[in-house]
Amino acid sequence: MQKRIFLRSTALAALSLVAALAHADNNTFKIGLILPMTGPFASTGKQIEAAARLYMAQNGDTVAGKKVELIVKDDTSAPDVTKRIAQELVVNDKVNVLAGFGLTPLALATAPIATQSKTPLVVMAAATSSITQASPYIVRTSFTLPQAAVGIADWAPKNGIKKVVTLVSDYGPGIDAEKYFKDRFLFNGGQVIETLRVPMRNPDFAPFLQKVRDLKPDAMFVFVPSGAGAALMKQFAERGMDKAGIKLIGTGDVTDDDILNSMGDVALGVVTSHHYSASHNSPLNKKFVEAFQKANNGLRPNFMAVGGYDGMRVIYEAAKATKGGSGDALLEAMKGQIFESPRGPMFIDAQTRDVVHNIYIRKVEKVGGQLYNQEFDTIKDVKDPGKNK
Ligand code: VNL
Repeated sequence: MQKRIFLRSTALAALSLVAALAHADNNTFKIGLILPMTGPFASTGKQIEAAARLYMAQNGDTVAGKKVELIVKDDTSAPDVTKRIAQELVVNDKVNVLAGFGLTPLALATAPIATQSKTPLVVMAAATSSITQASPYIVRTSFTLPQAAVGIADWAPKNGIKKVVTLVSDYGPGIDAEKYFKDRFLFNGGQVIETLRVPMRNPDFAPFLQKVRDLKPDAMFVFVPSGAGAALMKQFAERGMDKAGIKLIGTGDVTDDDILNSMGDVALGVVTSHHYSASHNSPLNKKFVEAFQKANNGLRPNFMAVGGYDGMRVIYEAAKATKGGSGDALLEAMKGQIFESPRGPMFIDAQTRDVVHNIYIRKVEKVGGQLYNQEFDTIKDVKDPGKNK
C-alpha cells in the first residue's frame, strides 16, 4: 500500500516535471532574427540588431508573461544560407516568428519556408515591392522602392530638373526604383535620356559615371543599397560631376545616415526622398536617436535601424494580443497595427501586409558641423504604388 502510493507519487512527479519542461518551453516567445552580419552588407545587420536590442532594453524581455528570446543568425547575405537558417530556426528552435532579411533575394528565398510552416516573417530591410506577395505570412516594416522613388520624381521637374539619367543597382529594388521614377518623371513632363544598371556587388561606378558625364543631364537619379553610397559619392566627386553641374538625386538609400557624415562636402545639397532621416523632427525620434547612439558608441541610426525597431514593435504588440501566440493568430495580430514610429506615423495595411508611411523630401545640409538629410516637404500616408497595378 505504502509502496503503491510512493510509486504513484513518483510517477506524478515525473509527469509534472515533463509538464514543467513543456511549460518552460511554452513560456518563451522566440524571435529568429536573420541578418547579414558579415560581408558587404554587414552595416545593415549591425544597425538592425542594435535596434532590436534597444527595443528590448526599453520594453522589457517578457511579453504576456513569456520570456522573449532573440536568436540572431548571420546569413552572410547569401540566399541559400538565409533559407537554411530559417528552416533550422523553425524546425529545431520552433521560433514564433522569423525576422530581419537585409536584401531582397534573402527574403524571396525564405518566403516558401514561411508559407509551408505558417510562420509570420517580418521583413525589416528588404524593399522590392513584390516581396509581400511572395508569401501570405510576410509583413513588412521597412519601405518599398516605388514608395520612395515617386516622391523625388514629383519634386525634380518642379525644381528645374528636366533631363535625367538613372543609375541603379541591377536587382529587384534598383529595377523598381528605375521603373517608378521613370514612369512618374515622364508623366510629369521630364525626360529620361538613359537608364544605367550597375552590378549589385562591388560595383565599379567609374565607367558608368563617365557615361553620365558625357550625356550631360540636369541630374543623375540613383538607387544603390544601404552602404554603397559612400563609394558612389567618392567617385562622383572624383569625376567632377558636381562641378560639371550634374545634380545628384535619388531615394534616400544613397545618403544613408550610417555613412552620410563621412561623405564630405560633395554630399551637400543632394536631394532625396525617403521615409526616415535621423534628423526627423519629433520628440519620439529625438529620444530614439539619443538612446541608440548612447547604446552603440555614438553610431547614428539609419533607415535600417528604424525598420528593425518598428519590426520589433509589431512583433511585441502581436505577441501581447495573442498571449505569446504563433502562426495565423500571430500574423492576424500584426495586420492593421497603427502607431507612431521614429520615422513618423505608420501602419501595416491589413490587406497588403505592407507598410504605409510618410515620404519626406530631404536635402543634405550641415547642422552643428554634421551632415544630415534635412526634411523640408512631406507626402502623407504613402501606400506602395507597386500594389495598385
Ligand atoms: C534593399 C533595398 C537593400 C534597399 C538595401 O540595402 C536597400 C533590398 C542593403 O531590397 O535588397 O537600401
